[in-house]
Amino acid sequence: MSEAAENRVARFAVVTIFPEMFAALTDAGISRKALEAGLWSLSRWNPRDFADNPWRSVDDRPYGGGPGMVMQAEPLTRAIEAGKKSLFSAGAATSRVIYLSPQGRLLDHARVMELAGELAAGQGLVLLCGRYEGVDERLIELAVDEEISLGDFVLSGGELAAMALMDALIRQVPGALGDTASAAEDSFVEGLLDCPHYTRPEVFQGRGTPEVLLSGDHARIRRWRLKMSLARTRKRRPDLLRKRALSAEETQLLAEFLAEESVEQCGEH
Ligand code: 9D3
Repeated sequence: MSEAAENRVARFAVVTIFPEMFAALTDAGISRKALEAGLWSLSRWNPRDFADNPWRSVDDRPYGGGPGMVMQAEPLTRAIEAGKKSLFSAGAATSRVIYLSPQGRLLDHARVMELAGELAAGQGLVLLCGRYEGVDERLIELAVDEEISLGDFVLSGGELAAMALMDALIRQVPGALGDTASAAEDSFVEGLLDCPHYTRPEVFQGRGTPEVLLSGDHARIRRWRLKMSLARTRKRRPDLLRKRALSAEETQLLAEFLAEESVEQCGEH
């Protein structure tokens, strides 16, 4: 197999005391299909398997006191090294260690696209999932390249964050979305919230479907959807609009909407 073809796949190694959680990705949906198609690979490394005590414990009390436990550097280091080796065995050219952590940089679409590019170029990812209060700082200094957070809310550990990141990356592997133009359509309204969607029945609990969507006039439908996207984004995520330049058409559609101020139509409650 050629180098380029080989490197279109995404290679992951996760370090976690709950490896079974990753069945959410391997056993369902788009990610399962993509795994079956050989578009990504995953190896799971349990720090408990690298513990040097009969109880397989990998945490201890924090120096300085305080609540909770801290994950120890030694078993994590060994698990990360095993994860790296597995990535190289799977054909990775390089590797990068990402620690999912509340102290990390906020994940966004731009970072997902950068990481997707690096994965496609053969850089395998080791995803380190913390539990308890976190991991020994020296492990972060010595073995972690980057810390990533999903947002300012508290999860019980890094696993769900790692899976969210993996899901976002797997979607970007060419072929992972199957047939349709979902990815291309995404970029058409990139930086805007999605428009409202409707499907059968035409009337549900007395609420109809916007007539434009039943009109068959595709140019009008496209403009309506773009208008709704703009209106919603302005209402719900004005920060996104400030980051994004509007085309002449978009400016006009948003002005039309504001003139109409048909609040219900953009899905306000
Ligand atoms: C309640 C515990 N907190 C003490 C002040 C600190 C804390 C430690 C460990 C909070 C969360 C966690 C576990 N979280 C993650 O591992 C995590 C996470 C998150 O909680 N929110 C958003 N993104 C991420 S990425 C990893």
